[in-house]
Amino acid sequence: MSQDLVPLSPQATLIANALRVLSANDVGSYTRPSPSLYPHQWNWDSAFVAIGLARDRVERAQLEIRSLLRGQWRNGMVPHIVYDSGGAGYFPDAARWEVSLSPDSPNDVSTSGITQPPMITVAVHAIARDPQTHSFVRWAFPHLLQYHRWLHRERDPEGEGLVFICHPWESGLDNSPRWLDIMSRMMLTVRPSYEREDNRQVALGQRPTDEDYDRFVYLLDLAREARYDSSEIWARSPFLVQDVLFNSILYRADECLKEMAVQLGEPIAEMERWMALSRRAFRDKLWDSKAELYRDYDLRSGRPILENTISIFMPLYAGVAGERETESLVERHLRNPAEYAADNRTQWLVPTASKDNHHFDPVAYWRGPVWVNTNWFLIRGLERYHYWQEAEKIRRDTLALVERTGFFEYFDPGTGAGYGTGSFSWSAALTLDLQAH
Ligand code: 2M8
Repeated sequence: MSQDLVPLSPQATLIANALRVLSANDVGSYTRPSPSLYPHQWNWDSAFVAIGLARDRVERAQLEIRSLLRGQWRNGMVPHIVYDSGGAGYFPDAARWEVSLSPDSPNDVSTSGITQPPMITVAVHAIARDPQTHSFVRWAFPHLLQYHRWLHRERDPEGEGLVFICHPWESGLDNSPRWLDIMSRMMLTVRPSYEREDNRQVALGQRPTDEDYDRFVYLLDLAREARYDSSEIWARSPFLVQDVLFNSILYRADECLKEMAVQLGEPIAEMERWMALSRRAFRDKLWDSKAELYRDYDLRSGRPILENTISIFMPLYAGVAGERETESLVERHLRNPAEYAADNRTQWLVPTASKDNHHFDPVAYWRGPVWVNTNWFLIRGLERYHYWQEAEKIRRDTLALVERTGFFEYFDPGTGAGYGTGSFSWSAALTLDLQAH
């Protein structure tokens, strides 16, 4: 039998299929999140892609990051979208942002005016595992440092150790039930004028409602009117949230930045200061000792946000949870079939909202479906705390889901059906990472 005819193992087939998705979405210097729903470069999507490619396509992983950093602003911000020529095929397009209103926006690249969780630093850290990438890491480091400084300076004006986000799109989990209370308090007197593109491609039940979109666009317009100046946004925006997931990723990113600084012989005191402040704030401000979970904080109302969603676990990914907190998160929430554990309603781990949250919906975007990236955060977090069995169970479920259903954007936790767009890049990329160990 010739070697070509030897059938591939299921594992090798899954890897080959994941790589096929990534190369189909590769437009040369970056990878689209999906072939048509998201036709530009997204910040954390590219970071996830680079994490997957760092496993054995490390050259291509570096290109993904270089391409994303083309969009970095003069003040350090890495925008949530870097548009492909003009931004056709997606709402909002580049013109809606009009980022030239800000003196900090780049001249020759079209971008959005807000950011996303700083997974880029985690991606560069993954690339840095390969010693051949030393000169790339040396090149990327000052860009990342500038981005972190911007986040800590502009988005944490009171030096609390927690940064704020000013738009659900900055959270990456746009349609999470966590934003509903704030959005319901935003009384729009005039409906912003725009036309959605997303619901032409995906059934409306799986996407945000028109009312939610109105508020997304209202917040975009407000940031534009503030010329993307964080202090202006801080003064005017109804949406100012210290988000548990964003801050957990930032903490992990600070830790990665510090490790790279050590490798490069750069000073680390600044990162240590950020991390110490942040550890204290997670403990004193975000931990709810009665409900025994972490909560986002709404700076406008001065109250914690009460929705129980997958974000409660994200401090495990950061490594900021203490022993007692970790035990509660696992015992009281992760292993609880009324919340996140499997039962006859949800067989696939892990739903993005607790089943006892009255907004839980197994179909709607970020309100219950399983996502590969949130599972990945949880797996890496549980491994960090040596909950090997729990981590392995979620890893197997995630791989079984993509193997059986395909690389969808999200999945029904009850039936395993795929929703949103198919051929979704981060589902494929993180499969590569999870497959590697
Ligand atoms: C989704 O967000 C965009 C807006 O940024 C959208 O709904 O149009 C989110 O899932 C976000 O996390 C992701 O980065 C983006 C592209 O995959 O899509």
